[in-house]
Amino acid sequence: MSVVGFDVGFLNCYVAVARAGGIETVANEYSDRCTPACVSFGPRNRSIGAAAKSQVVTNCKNTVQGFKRFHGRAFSDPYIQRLKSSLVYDLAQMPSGTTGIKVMYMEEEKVFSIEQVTAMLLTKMKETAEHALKKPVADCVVSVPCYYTDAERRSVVDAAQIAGLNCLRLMNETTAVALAYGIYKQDLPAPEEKPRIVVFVDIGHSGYQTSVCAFNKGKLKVLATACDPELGGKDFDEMLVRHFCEEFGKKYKLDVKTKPRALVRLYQECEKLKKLMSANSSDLPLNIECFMNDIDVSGKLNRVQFEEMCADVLGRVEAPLHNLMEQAKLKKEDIYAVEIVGGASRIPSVKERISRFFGKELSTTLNADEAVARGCALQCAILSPAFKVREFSITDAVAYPISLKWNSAAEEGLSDCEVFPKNHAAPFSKVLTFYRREPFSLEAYYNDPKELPYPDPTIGQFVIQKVVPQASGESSKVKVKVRVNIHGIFSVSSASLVEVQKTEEGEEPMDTEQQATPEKEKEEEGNMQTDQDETKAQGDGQKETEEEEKTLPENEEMETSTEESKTEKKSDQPPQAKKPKVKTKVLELPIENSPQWELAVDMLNLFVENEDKLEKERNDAKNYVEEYVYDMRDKLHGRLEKFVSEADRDILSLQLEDTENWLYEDGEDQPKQQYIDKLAVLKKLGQPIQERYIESEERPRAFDDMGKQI
Ligand code: ATP
Ligand code: K
Ligand code: MG
Repeated sequence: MSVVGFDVGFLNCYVAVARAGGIETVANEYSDRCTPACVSFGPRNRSIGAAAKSQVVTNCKNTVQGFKRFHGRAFSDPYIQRLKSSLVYDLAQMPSGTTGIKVMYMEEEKVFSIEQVTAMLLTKMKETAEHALKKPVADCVVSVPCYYTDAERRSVVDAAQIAGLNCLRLMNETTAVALAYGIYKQDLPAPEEKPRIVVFVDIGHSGYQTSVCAFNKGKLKVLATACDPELGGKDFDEMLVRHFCEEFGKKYKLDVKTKPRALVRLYQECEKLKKLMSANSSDLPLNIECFMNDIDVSGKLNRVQFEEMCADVLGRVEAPLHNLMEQAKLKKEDIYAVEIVGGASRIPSVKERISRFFGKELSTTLNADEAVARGCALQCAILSPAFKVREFSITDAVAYPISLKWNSAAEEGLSDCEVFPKNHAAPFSKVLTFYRREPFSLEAYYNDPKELPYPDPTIGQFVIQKVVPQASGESSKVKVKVRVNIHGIFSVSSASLVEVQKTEEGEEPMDTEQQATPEKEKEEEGNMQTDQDETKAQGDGQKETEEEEKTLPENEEMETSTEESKTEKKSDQPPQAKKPKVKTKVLELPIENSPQWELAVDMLNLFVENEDKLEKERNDAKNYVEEYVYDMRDKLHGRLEKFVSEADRDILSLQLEDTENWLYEDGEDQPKQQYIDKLAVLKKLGQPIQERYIESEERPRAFDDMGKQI
């Protein structure tokens, strides 16, 4: 059991673990708690994180960053096509139609799926966690933006699987922040009191997310979320880059856009300048030596000018806040605090606008960079049976309204029904009842395309198989359970057919069969929240009933679980006369599930088998050589000294030194066999020395043992 939270940012990633009774953000091998979301492919190896970022300029075409936005996207998506032209690396279409990344790797052109690339990054983060915990890591919670759709979420779950992780939950970034805020608060209102309402704002490099949550002792409920997936630090960088491209064009007659390498450097320098500007309102310089065509360039800028050129970007800060308050039907006075996190929340004019909107000082009680990872680790601790943590229930909200449509015999055409309205509690299950004689299919889709970041609102197709009429020839009652699961992913989780069997006395059957669901769900999720949800979905929720009745067609085709509970209530009435006994049998039905952009299972396995295993073996082989060099060097002048002639020692010493140098130069990235061969050469000299030492160590001990025997 490991308790780990991963914040997979667009630019910056963080790893938090539960250790020594607390949650800790842990550092990578460079003693840095931030790992850049960057993967670089070279002629002999690939590097990930900081090592990859250092190649952004030198190997720009094969160094991949900003790939978080490719998850769950068709290659043909106009959004991807637009991005493609602005990237220094290349994109390609995967056989499934999704987006892949085209690079030169090991001197071959390769196309990696976005899931593979994110898996590489996750593998690195997994290693960081393993190093900190000193044990293998599998169980974890991974963050995603709260505006991620089904396809994006499924893609991240696949990536985690490729990395050999067991993702217990995909957690919305703002919800992770809310958990990190709430779980330690001792003064939250009691469960029956009016909740404390807190707004959370996360502005990262790519996206702007806001949520409003209600807190009571031991629980949090997300009331609403509102986002601008295209507003973040990168948009400010973009404005600066545009400005300096223009300025350098005039001043030095340089067309920066034609040189990817120069452009990448300019982006780096502009990001630095932007950060400096947050703390400094005076003129600040931007200098780049040998920028293009051997020309050094320089410019300067101050905060007022910066804010002027970013006016349009800044103008987009308020809209999601309006939207949020409107959805939650809250007034500004209802808000107890506004907590901000994310790197770009440090930009003074961004802060000002948010603060002005709410008419209140912003709170920065959380670590702006680490809160997401910490929240994920906390959630992992809550989900882990091996870890004791304060009881805290988390109810998240559905980001986009989800509908089902199906062919309706009664209505002669397509029927549809909104099953999860926006901001509906999640995770959550509902049971729908259909009357059918044959297999039928349901299509799940997002019913508000305006809100959606893609052109295609389809979630997936679900065929309920093996449906047959009753023995009497009538339609069968088919119960279909639909669910937004713990990852925020929609599914048709089960279907069953109620077979009414002939009663012994040959009486007319009556419809009084049992609910066929909750037990199994409990096992599946092991989550208290879900159990509560179940009761609500199937029983007492009066509000639910009203909502459902409005959207459902008034025909025999379909009812909801809530209607069904009414039927049950009717039969609960005191028996007037002896009712005939009815026997029913519930048959589980198979469901054929074809979600949008599914990664084939064998593809998943292939990726796990090949990519990460090979890379790990290569790294291990290199590490053995490195370890041997350091170990032998010490020992040659230590306990092995007596067992080697001076001449041999000098030869081996020299070999060790050469190997060490080689490791830092050509040997930095070689195929696995090269390391194995190197080690063999060293051992040829080293092994006999070690053997002589072991022999001498064992001899006296053997005598001792014999002595005892006598
Ligand atoms: P996302 O949340 O969109 O996936 P991320 O989590 O990788 O992205 P963060 O690490 O929260 O993003 O923020 C990175 C952004 O914050 C970058 O654009 C960075 O330049 C910006 N940033 C960091 N510090 C400052 C600062 N002091 N002033 C201005 N901007 C800053
Ligand atoms: K981050
Ligand atoms: Mg972030």
